[in-house]
Amino acid sequence: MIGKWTTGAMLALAPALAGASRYNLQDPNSALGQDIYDLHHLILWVCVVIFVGVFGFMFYAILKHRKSAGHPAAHFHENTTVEVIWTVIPFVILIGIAVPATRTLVHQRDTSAADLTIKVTGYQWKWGYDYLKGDGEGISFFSTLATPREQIDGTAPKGENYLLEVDQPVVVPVGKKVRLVITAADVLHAWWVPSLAAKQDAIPGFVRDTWFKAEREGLYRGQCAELCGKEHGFMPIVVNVLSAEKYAAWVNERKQKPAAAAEDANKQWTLAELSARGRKVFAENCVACHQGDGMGIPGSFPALNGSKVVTGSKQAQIATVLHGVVRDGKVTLMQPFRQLSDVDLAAVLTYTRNSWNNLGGEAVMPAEVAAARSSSPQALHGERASALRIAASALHAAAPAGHAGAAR
Ligand code: HEC
Ligand SMILES: [Cu+2]
Repeated sequence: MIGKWTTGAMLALAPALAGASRYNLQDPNSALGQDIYDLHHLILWVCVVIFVGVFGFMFYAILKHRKSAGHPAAHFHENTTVEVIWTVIPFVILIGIAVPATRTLVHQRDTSAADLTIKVTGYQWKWGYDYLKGDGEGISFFSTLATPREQIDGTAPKGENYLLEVDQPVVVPVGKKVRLVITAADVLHAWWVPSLAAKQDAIPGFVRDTWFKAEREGLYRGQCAELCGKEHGFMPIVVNVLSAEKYAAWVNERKQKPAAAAEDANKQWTLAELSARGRKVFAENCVACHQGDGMGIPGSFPALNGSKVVTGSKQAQIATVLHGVVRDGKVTLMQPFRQLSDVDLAAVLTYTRNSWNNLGGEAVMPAEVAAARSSSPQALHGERASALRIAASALHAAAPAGHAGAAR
């Protein structure tokens, strides 16, 4: 009903609005999105009518009763009729707005009976997705910005989806209710995809939820909507809505990934191969902080070019990137990169070890990363800084596997 009303009003104003459509809200891709869209337009038109009415009357009264036109001033005080009217009319308007608004809000909060539950975690500066329940349960990955650095630096022309493209979109089936449970690992973020009408703050230590049910297939884009630091504008969200069959195929393909990774790990890699692959891993995961020239940003992010950790013992370098750097019991911005495969980690370590002025000529093999991974405790949180941890894990690496966790 509201939809028809707004559509009618929009049609009447079509010529004027044609040029304005790019300033309109995005086309909704869910029933809830349509409700929110209609609610917005309903209230906008209510505001327009009030605005025109009040200002029209005011200007009319000012012009008509101005002194220069010879109008004598009136001398009345208190007029009960007028007071009742200007109390009752706004009251009716507010109730008229509150009814559809409350209905939409209740609908929006109803996350029950979902077909699929995905946990969303905000990180500085990427999104993590874990499929908790429903088809695809167990799938888990990170989604990072895919816009090439050259476009950001201005040395290449900007693409169509500049800063709105990721390496791995969230994939969901069309027409299914998807519940998102949202949290953050470091600071506040917010998961926001306008066309799906889903927007929720991601708060460290809390879990909040929201939901959407996409009605059409396609790619839907959004962004982090809570200022979260230097790369806040560089952690977009892309949702890929697929048909039921295509979604099933995707789930299947994802489930086969570990097999492919194992194959990769058994391959004999040369330094050149690892380094070439590492360049890509670096561009996707490290460049935002350590910069393409490896010089970092003085005062914030250390240079890897010439770094003692990068050019020193392999164990220490592996430990730094595998576990992140802990200071005063807190993980610094140098977070663990445990989510990268052994091959990707070996590649990026080899690349940084053999780039810029780092000319060690030594490769880090996937097997070495695998050994460090399996021999080190899952999470290291302690009072000491990374040096201690690195030393410990170097020791662990030297000890026979299985004894590593023996320290109590
Ligand atoms: C979000 C920013 C950020 C990202 C992304 C990042 N780092 Fe770091 N990195 C840091 C910070 C900050 C430190 C310094 C930590 C400390 O010592 O307090 C650091 C330290 C390091 C060090 C130790 C350098 C030294 O000389 O102490 C290495 C090695 C390193 N990072 C490698 C990597 C690699 C490889 C990647 C990509 C897989 C990566 N980093 C991604 C922020 C980042
Ligand atoms: Cu963010």
